[in-house]
This record gives sequence, C-alpha cells and structure tokens, in this order.
Amino acid sequence: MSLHHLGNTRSRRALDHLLQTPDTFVFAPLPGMAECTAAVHAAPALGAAFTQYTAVFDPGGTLGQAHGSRFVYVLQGILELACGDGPAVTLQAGGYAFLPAGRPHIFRATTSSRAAVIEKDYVSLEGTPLPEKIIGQECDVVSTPLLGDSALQVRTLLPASTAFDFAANTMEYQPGARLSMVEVHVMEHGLLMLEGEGIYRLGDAWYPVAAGDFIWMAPYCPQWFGALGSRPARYLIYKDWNRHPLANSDRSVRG
Ligand code: UGY
Ligand code: MN
Repeated sequence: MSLHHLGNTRSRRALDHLLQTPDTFVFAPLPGMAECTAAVHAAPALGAAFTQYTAVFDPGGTLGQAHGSRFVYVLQGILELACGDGPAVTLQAGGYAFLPAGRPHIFRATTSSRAAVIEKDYVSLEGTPLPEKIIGQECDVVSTPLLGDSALQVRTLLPASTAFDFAANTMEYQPGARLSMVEVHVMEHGLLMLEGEGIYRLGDAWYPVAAGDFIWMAPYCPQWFGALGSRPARYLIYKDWNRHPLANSDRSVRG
C-alpha cells in the first residue's frame, strides 16, 4: 500500500520538531540555481535559525550564490566546485565543502546529483578570525566513539576551531546502538538520515525513521535515537555551536 494512500504519511510537524519524509518533499528552484531544484527542510518559516535543503541537480545543473555560510554534503552523483582560487574540485558521495559567508563559488553537476545544503548567517566572535574554506571527504575523517560507546561513532566534518559557528557531523550506529541519554539542549539540529533505520524520540513522541528522512529539532527538544535493523544507521547532523546563547543576529554576517 502506498504511503500516499488516503493521505497517509509518516511526516509530522510539532512546535519543537519536524519529521519530513521523502514522500512529502516538494521541490522548487531557489535564486542562484539553474537546472537544479531544492526541497527546503528547515528555514526561519519553521522556527529554525538556519536553512537546510536537499538540492537535486540535472546533469550540468548549477548552484551559486549562498545565503550566509554554506555547507554542502554530496549524497549522490558528482559535483564540481569552482571558487576562483585554483582548479575546480570534484566531490562525490561523502564529499563535502564549507564556504565562508561572502565567498563567491559555484557547484556544477557533471551527472544527475543530489546534495544536502546547510546555510546560516555567520555569527562572528571577537578576536577570532573568519573561518576558512574547507573541502573534505567523510571517509578521511577519523571517527570517535560517543561517550565511550564504540557502537556509536561520530565524525566531525568541520574543524573544532571557534571560527566555526556550527558543527556538521555524521553519526553511525551499529544495529541496536542508541544514544545513552535523552538529550535536551539549547542547540538546534537539522538531521538527514543517510542509511538504515531506527526509532527517534522527539518531544513526547517516538517515530520510526529511515534513510531519506529529514528531522528538525528546535532548541530544548527532548531527543533520543536507537538503531534497528540488520545494518548500521547513519545520519548527517547540524548543530549551532561555539557561540554564547546571547550572541544574536546583530553580529551576524550575510554573504
Ligand atoms: O551532537 C548532538 O547533540 C547529538 N548527539 N544529538 C543527536 O544525535 N540527536
Ligand atoms: Mn543533540
């Protein structure tokens, strides 16, 4: 039976969270896109202080002009990134790039491609230099166990430097692994399930989730995840980071 049967879906919207499943994604172009469309998952319209979308590129499709700083993680296909400071860099699945606010650049797809894109107004920190451009590959990042649990490995894709005002990590759970605590914290999250499945607690509800799902968690949204199934569950997770909670957008820089 189709998930659309009689209007059924696993997607849910609550004040402090959103579960958005792929059957409910709606794609439309954003400024700076050509032969490329976006399903916007998190945005100020939802209550989020950042924007996250999935960009789908036709062969030759492009993504330019960021709003604030931009993080791009390639989900499928091949993207070439040109920044005007050397030859274009080729990114394949698991490849990622961070472009500081205001840095001109363009992503061009050489084949049908998909990418997770996160954008945020940059919040500067007195005495700290602006962040550098970062290009990386997830498999090159050494993972560390979360709170000593070797069944739950975290890869920190951006440098620990306080120049960065957000973190982008991947978390990989072996079947049966789970967060050791229900987290309730000031940081908000954008989360894209990359592989596998499990149960996510969000607020007072427990949801079955699977690869392809997006979750937004507002500040202080109670959260917990346990992996199910016979293969690992893996997700890409954004959180605001490295800034005092009173730092506000008066000090932010738009690109
Ligand atoms: O970094 C985090 O806060 C992470 N442990 N949260 C989560 O996976 N929901
Ligand atoms: Mn968390």
